[in-house]
Amino acid sequence: MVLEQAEQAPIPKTGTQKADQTPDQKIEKRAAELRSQLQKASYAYYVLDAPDLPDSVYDRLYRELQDLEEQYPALQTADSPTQRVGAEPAEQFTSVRHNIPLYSLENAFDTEEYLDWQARWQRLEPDVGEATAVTELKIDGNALALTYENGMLTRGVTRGDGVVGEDITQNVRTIRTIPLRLHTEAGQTPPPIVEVRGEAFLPLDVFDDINQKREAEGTALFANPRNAAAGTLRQLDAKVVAERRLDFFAYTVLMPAGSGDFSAPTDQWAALEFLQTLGFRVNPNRKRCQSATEVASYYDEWEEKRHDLPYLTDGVVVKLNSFELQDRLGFTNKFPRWAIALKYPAEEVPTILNDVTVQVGRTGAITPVAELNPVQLAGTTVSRATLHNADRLAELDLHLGDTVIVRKAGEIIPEVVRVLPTLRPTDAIAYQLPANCPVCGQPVVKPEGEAVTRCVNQSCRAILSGSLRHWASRDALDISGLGERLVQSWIDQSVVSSIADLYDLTLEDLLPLERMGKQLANKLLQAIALSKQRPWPKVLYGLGIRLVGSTNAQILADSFPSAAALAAADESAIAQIYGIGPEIAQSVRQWFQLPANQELIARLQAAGLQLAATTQPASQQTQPLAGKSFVLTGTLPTLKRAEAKAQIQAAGGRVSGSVSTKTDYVVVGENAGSKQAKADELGLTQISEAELIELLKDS
Ligand code: 3BD
Repeated sequence: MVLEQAEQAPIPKTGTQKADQTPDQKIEKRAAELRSQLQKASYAYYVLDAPDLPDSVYDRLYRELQDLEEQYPALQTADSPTQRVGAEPAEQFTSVRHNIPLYSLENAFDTEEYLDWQARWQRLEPDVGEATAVTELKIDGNALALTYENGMLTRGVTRGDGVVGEDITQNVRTIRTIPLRLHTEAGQTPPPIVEVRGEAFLPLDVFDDINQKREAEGTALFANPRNAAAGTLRQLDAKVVAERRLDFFAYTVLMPAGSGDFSAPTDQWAALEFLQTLGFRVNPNRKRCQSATEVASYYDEWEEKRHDLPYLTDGVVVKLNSFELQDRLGFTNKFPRWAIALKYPAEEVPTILNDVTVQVGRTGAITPVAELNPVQLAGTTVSRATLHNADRLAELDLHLGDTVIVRKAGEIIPEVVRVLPTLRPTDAIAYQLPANCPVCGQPVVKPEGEAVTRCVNQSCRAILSGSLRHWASRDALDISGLGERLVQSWIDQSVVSSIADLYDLTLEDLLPLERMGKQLANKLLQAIALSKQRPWPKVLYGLGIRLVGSTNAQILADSFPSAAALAAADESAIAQIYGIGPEIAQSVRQWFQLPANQELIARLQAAGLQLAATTQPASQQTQPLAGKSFVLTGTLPTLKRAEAKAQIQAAGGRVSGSVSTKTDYVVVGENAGSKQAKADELGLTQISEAELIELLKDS
């Protein structure tokens, strides 16, 4: 957490003039809110040891306040977090003053800012050109200062505010990668006094173990490995610390010039190697770079690769290698001029919630989506983030106008992780998920004990394509030829807007459609008509009620011989069936309760689908027309051609397109043409639709 203000103000990108205007009330209020939020965060971080803001969020809000204060100096108050160097350390440990203060690092957020920094130090040292720089991965841990007297570890101190830290020697001694005695050759006298600085951190697997344990115990989880490491370092019981397996990478060694048998290193690269010989763990992923281009490629190289490391890193620290050059450049009052942290894009940032919209997924799942003021997050502009579901929404207690924190982890969709209620505008309205589906207007349902709210209207446009495809699938209504692409194109062209619409389709509806010949249209109509013969369990399965797969549909159909019986059953009666649990019963109940679904059932009934079990199973039905061959000609008075064909086939008959001596019956409608003439010629039996229906009656 960088609490200090840069001596050298960042080069303004917008080119705005510093204006000593009086801020309006709105701006004054925002500054006051920011101050209090930042003070709270800083107190929680330093004093309570329970950070409540991610650093990246803190940094952003800090910058916002800094900018406001720069624009309106009148806003700068003595208690502003920009006016102090740090917060008080906690009281439990002894506070100690660092012999040499620990500086902060200036941040650069891209290579352009890095070049600005380079140009600045080069102006001070015009003869140097592109000096050699050492790049080190920036470990996301906690800085420590370790004192060795005559080779023995005598003191370990936290960074604190950089001037005063806490003596945590007992805890430091538990870190196995920190030598208790400096490694020196036999006979060598160790330097009388050495200070080693570096970063203590928790490896990711250890962090996961700790949090898993805490979850099992019901203790509050650590937000991230750095907080967990900080909490561990400030544990009063060193035994607990020992169990936590902290680790440490060293990066600075400070020793007086004449140090016995040792001469102090003269550059950073040598210092890192020296630290290694003294027995410290030094991060191996370091590089000597001869130019800004090389620094940039190291930075790029590690942007993705760092995610494969067993610990967290948040940037690259670049240090001019030569100590002589470092000495010449010296320090501002907070930063060395010879080093900079080149940070990777933040994965958590604050922004304002403007609105919440609702998306209906292909399965009917309702997802609230946050509409945000656009922000840069992990290298991309984010203006929308998922709020997941109603449960998460309730947890967040979102109000429109809230300042929220958005996070992006890896390739995952950004999400809103929390709200900063301190920054909530007065009179902000709490957001509530609508009670009706935004696509079809039907009431949404939220099964008990489930986080997801759903639209279960099978005719809702959001889920129609899924419902139709499921309806047509082999194990359901088995409508061959009605595949994904056709379903989608029929929906797109408003040919169908419900499963029931399939049964109203006529040749005239289909023929004008693209890539739809007469033959294909007839085939499809025939397949649709044929589906009316599918038995009740298949129809029930086809309805696509959540949790009612083909097995459950069969079980339900065995107990409830009709849709009417199932629709009338109460939830407990359904739940009592062997193999059907309360979740399934609830889902069935909720489905049948929806007016749109009741209408669907009514229409399917009217269209002639099997919404009740037939007395005899389909396989044992009589087939009065078995072995008989039919030809249909002309327009029949009531039956559509495809329907007539389906019914003949269901009764065991065959339907052929051409008249021959093998034809048993020619069904003749109005305006019959050449086929009737041929039938006359061959002396075949000709029947009307009414006579056909008579023949079919026995089935
Ligand atoms: C690392 C300063 C200098 C010696 C000042 C150049 C700010 C935390 O891996 N070098 C590193 C790392 C941190 C560093 C320096 N080299 N300072 C370095 C560092 N490889 N993380 N830091 N620090 C250490 C800090 N810590 C808490 C609050 C504010 N600043």
